[in-house]
Amino acid sequence: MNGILKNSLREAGADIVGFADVGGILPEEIAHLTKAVTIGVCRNLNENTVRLLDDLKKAAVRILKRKGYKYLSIPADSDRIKDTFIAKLYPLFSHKIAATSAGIGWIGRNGLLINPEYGPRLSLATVLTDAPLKPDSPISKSRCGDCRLCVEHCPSTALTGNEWSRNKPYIELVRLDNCKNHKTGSRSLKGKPNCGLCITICPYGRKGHNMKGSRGQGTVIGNDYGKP
Ligand code: B12
Ligand code: SF4
Ligand code: SF4
Repeated sequence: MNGILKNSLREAGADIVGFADVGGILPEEIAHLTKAVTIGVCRNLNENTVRLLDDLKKAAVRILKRKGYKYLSIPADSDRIKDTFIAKLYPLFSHKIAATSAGIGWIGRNGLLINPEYGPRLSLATVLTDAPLKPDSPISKSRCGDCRLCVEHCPSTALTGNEWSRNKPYIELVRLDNCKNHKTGSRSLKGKPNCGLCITICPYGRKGHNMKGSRGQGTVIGNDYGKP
């Protein structure tokens, strides 16, 4: 089952696919679905990306449905879909919980999922299911090392500089009001504010940048971040 899902989603345009055991960590409304399929694409989160992630979720759902498993497909940007069941769930469900649990990355000082290869440049969607998927191993600790670039350069001093770990998953990383208030209408996406400097500055996944030569750790390769 893992192989079928992974191959189909990669062929359909996913840059990364992971499987998580989310038993016991989801709110009771959705706790009967104990596995998660995390889908990541290395693209800015714009309308085309949301469409691509929607298509990828549909591809995963088709496979799960055919085999008779239950599923709940969580949109990339569920807070834009007002007055739906999914929109009510979005404050309860974080794509980042599924992604760290699937071993795709850790939560960086910028509050975002950091993948060793793509850095914070992955946009995420998730399909929850009761299918007996074999989970990948979770990532438990930050690998930011002593890097603090995002903290130092955030224009709204939104980043506290704290370090995430699975033991302290909700430690304050982002002062959300600072971040929200900073963003201007001219940079907004469908009424939603936008900035993203904490993505572009991160050495992980930055084109031609090697974290070994900076204040962090790990090897970084190029990517197609910024594709329309
Ligand atoms: C509301 C929202 C915002 C709000 C609030 C941000 C926030 N951090 O909550 C605002 C408007 C400020 C915002 C800004 C941005 N956002 Co936003 N946002 C969301 C949204 C819709 C919901 C987030 C939420 O409230 N989750 C619920 C709470 C409970 O979880 P959380 O705090 O997000 O995450 C914590 C848990 O996951 C926990 N955790 C991690 N692993 C584990 C494991 C276990 C076992 C447990 C218990 C917990 C745990 O640690 C996390 C950090 O504390 C998500 C999409 C989604 N549905 O997830 C996108 C999302 C988080 N945003 C995203 C992006 C890209 C951005 C921006 C870069 C947009 C921009 N260009 O400006 C900025 C970055 C700001 C920042 N540095 O965080 C991406 C992040 C991708 C990534 N690689 O991480 C997401 C996932 C959208 C997507 N589909 O890709 N965003
Ligand atoms: S999106 Fe901009 S304002 Fe918000 S945390 Fe990142 S760098 Fe700071
Ligand atoms: S810029 Fe540095 S501190 Fe911030 S998330 Fe990336 S590696 Fe971590």
